[in-house]
Amino acid sequence: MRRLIGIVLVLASAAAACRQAPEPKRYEVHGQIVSFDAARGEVVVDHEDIPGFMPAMVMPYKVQDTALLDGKKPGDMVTATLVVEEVSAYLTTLTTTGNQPLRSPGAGPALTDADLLKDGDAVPDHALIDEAGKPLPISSLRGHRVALTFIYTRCPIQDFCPLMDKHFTAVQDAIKKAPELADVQLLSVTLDPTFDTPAVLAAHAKALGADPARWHFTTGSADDVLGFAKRFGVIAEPGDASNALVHNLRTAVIDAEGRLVKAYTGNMWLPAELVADLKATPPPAR
Ligand SMILES: [Cu+2]
Repeated sequence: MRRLIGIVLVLASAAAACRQAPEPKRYEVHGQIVSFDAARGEVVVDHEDIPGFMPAMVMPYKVQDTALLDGKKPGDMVTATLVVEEVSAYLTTLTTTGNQPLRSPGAGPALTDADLLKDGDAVPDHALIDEAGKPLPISSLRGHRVALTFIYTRCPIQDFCPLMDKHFTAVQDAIKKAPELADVQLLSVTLDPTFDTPAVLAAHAKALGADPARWHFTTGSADDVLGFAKRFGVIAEPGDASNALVHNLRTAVIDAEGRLVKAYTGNMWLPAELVADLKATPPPAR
């Protein structure tokens, strides 16, 4: 995984230099359909290890063609081809091989279409608490464009939470230099609220050089935090001893009226793209 990102970054710079599209990488994926959203062209797959790319997890994927979702049902066992390009990843084949009851139905944090926010939807409030221990519901950030991501501080997978932290540090630097983005607020929500107390988040924020006026870290009850995360398609489940949580990633842009503008799936986005999305989002009305 780490090696893949290295390759992707090298290819990205090569592409910038000679304007030639890098070769996409292809992976075979085996798993089960948890849910899907044909309108968004997205399918949530509970998949096995993807050797060389990603550990087993529940993760939403874009499909290249929504026709791939025709006739599919939650519970379908599938074999898929995942194509990973410079900044996007999507499935090009999705073949049903059987159907089985979903793992721990009703017990785990299963994701349904109804949970997922769509672009333009108002982002609902959950009781989030910031690194100073003060309530910071998302509605308190109205009047600001917001970039939001999900992390946990003891995440051992360098290309997951630590990469999100690194990218948000780069975004913070970029918005400091862009007067037209002065209203922007960054928000990192923990997926590990029991461990990530406000004090732990405050230390983490300081270590990253987060400006408390601009970049907030929030925790809360497991219900509130994971309930909020689920609306963006983020699922976090207890992992093994080496990894406290198995989770996926989402990074979102929210407009000054509190509506979802856009959500990135996974870790294949770049800080410059997020900055461009923030610039394309209307600034708050005066
Ligand atoms: Cu992580």
